[in-house]
Amino acid sequence: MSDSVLLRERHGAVLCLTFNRPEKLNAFNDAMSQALIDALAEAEVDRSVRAIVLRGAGRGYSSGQDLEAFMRLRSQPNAVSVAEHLRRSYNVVATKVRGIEKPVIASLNGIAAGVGLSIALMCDLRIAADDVVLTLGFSKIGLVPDGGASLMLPLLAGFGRGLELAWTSDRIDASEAHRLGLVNRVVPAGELEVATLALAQNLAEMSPAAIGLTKRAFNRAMIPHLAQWLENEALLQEEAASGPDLLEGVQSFMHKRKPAFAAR
Ligand code: LHQ
Repeated sequence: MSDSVLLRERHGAVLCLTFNRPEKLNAFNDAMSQALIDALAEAEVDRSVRAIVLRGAGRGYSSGQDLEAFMRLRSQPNAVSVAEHLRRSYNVVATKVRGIEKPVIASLNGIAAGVGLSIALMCDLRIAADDVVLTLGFSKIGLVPDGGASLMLPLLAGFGRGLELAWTSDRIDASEAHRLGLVNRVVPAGELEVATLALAQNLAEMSPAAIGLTKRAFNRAMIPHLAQWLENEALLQEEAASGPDLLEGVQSFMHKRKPAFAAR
């Protein structure tokens, strides 16, 4: 699988994985999800990697699923279901990010949307540039949050605020994201790379056993049913995508107009 959509860079014990489709704001196509899955799998067993950073090339972190690519695939006769698409891509990413017993840090610049934001929320820590904008975006295209967002949003921001963000897809800025607990730290945009590496390097120098077992403890305490939850999201997304709203939502996005959803 080509790695050009995902750049790998080592800074000592820190592995930086950079989403690299900047012309699409690093929207995920199948090649990028698979490259991420492969890179995480390798990093998990590579003892020399002691912290992992996920970040985006260009003016954003990620805009989520590549909607054009998704609709193209969906129109093919042998297209997999939406649930199967999630099982093969984002659910594997989410499971890996939580399962790797090393720090996984999302370094957020510009924009994080859709499942790009979900993956960031799945990470252990998030550090954001002060000009970042976060938006879930799913509701605008008739979908439900996936990639683990329906679990991590209420966990990080609380039930009411999480549900509000999921329903409205409001764009929130860095200080609001920080206030809500969605990001750990906010730094000036020009310092994001240096600050992210400093945080990752600091964690990489700590006891790998203490770091890894602490992550296991937090996973067991707060998200013991991750696999079941991700499958639940896949089934709900399948149901959401079976109606007319996904098509209307995506078309409205592509034509840069407001969606007009019919009564259910
Ligand atoms: C894009 C995208 C994109 C393609 C920007 N795709 N081109 C799960 C299961 C099943 C189905 C689908 O998905 C999922 C998981 C998901 O992630 S669903 C949610 C998918 N993501 C979204 O709905 C977000 C869509 N994008 C946006 O709302 C905006 O582009 C954001 C808020 C990310 C950024 O807004 P702006 O800064 O104003 O940039 P822009 O909209 O002008 O985008 C720049 C270009 O990137 C533009 O292309 P163009 O040729 O006009 O320059 C966009 O069409 C393209 N792009 N996101 N997800």
